[in-house]
Amino acid sequence: MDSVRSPEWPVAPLGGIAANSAAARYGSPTGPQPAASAPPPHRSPATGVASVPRPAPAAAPPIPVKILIAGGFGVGKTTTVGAISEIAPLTTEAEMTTAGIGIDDPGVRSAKTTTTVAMDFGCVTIDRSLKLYLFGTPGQARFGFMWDDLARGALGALVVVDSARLDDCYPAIDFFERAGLPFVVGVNAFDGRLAHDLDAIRWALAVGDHVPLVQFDARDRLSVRDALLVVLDRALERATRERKS
Ligand SMILES: Nc1nc2c(ncn2[C@@H]2O[C@H](COP(=O)(O)OP(=O)(O)O)[C@@H](O)[C@H]2O)c(=O)[nH]1
Ligand SMILES: [Mg+2]
Repeated sequence: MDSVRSPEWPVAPLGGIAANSAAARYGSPTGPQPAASAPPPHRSPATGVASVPRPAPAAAPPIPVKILIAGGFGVGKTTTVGAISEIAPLTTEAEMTTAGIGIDDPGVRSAKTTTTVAMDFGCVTIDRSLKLYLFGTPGQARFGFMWDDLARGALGALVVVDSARLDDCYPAIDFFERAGLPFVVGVNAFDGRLAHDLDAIRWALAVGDHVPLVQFDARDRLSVRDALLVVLDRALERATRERKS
């Protein structure tokens, strides 16, 4: 995969070994070079050498955090990644064919004509210290074999749910519960309407109170950002707990 650079990523000033070279710090000597055996020139504080401007220390790049966007087929995973990614999201959409009729059901409300056949990828810089890399999983159960690989190194997951087709997200919830990966259930309110209220959805999904359940709009950048921040909170909470024990 090509390396990805955020347009908002601050450009780091000259850093590394080059920045620390004598030439960079003191400038290139212009006069005759001393013989190799000659003693090094004495640095006098009065000469003002210390006032030679030094390059600013390189800004540390943001910490990369991998988050999975999972859930059933046609629930809004690709839409979620596309809504927030600051790069053109890498998607692997393919036209759905008649072979999928009766197998891949996006629900009656969906005008979906394509499907993700490998994964979605996008990224978003939260602040100078944190950058999220989003990996959208394929929704169909037959791609379940990819999930172990995609989950490697992930700190958390957003399980996207269509409230009208709750059972589609059972495999994703099972997977993250078994894997012990912190996850948040994000109920994508298609057109602002939920088929059930959040308490009923929590009950139907049988997720404990420790699993946050939020309503969001997969098409809205700020709404997706808020849902992702809840995932980060969960991941941080777990990391803190593990450090204490
Ligand atoms: N009206 C509405 N349509 C949505 C919403 N989220 C996704 N969609 C549409 O639902 C279909 C499936 O979304 P997609 O992101 O491809 O689902 P995925 O299979 O989970 O990746 C697409 O046609 C989207 O445009 C939403 O919040 N409201
Ligand atoms: Mg998709």
